[in-house]
Amino acid sequence: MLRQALWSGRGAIIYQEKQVLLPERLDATFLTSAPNLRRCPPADAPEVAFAGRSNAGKSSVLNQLTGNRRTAKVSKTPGRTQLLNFFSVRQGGRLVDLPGYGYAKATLSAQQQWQKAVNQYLSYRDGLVGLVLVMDIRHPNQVFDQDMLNWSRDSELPIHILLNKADKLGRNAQQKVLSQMQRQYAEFPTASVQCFSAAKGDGKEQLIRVLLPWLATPIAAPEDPAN
Ligand SMILES: Nc1nc2c(ncn2[C@@H]2O[C@H](COP(=O)(O)OP(=O)(O)OP(=O)(O)O)[C@@H](O)[C@H]2O)c(=O)[nH]1
Ligand SMILES: [Mg+2]
Repeated sequence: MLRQALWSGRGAIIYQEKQVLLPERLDATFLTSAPNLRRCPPADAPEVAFAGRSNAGKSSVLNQLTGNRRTAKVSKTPGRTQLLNFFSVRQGGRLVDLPGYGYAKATLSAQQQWQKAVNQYLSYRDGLVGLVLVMDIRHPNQVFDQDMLNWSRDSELPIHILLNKADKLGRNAQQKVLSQMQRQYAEFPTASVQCFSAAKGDGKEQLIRVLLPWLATPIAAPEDPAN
């Protein structure tokens, strides 16, 4: 697969949309955890990864999607997710919960290790078909988020922005942030954006509508190491 290394180079990935019936939740079970790209499971299924700053709510979004509070580990303390966690979706494909960026309290070497693992996964993982970029709606579009959006545009990797924790703002304030983000990323052909609340489930149907076609993306079979 051609995809540029994160923050450099050029490449492309193609995905197809299919008409599918909409389930109320994604039935997902834990598959495995990996500390780095090398230890990831075989890249034999399409994967959608959840990226974003630490504490933005990536793991909580996953739990809301699966309707199971225990699918992914959530914590009030940032830095809860320290490995790449893979979940198999019964409807097809996988969801991947990534460690968050910018968790200041972790030791520098631990942070560098996770971030290297995440960067390598995003840059080189065969089967990665789309990204969900989770932001806290009260602190959207931080430098890290902008870097991810620019990278996904240059890589032609579809990216769906979730303005999470929408329950923390009133309707008007939510709409204001949503419009600002839509305006800002209107020129990005592979980006879309919505409000979401992992706490309340608001926006779940819209998210499932985005994810199902991604999870049904045909991917090339991994190369046989014997050849
Ligand atoms: N009010 C509210 N709180 C939320 C929402 N989503 C997540 N939280 C809370 O935010 C905190 C962090 O959630 P996590 O899901 O662990 O965040 P994460 O992005 O996975 O964090 P890392 O694993 O550190 O990268 C927890 O206390 C959650 O309960 C939401 O939609 N609304
Ligand atoms: Mg997490």
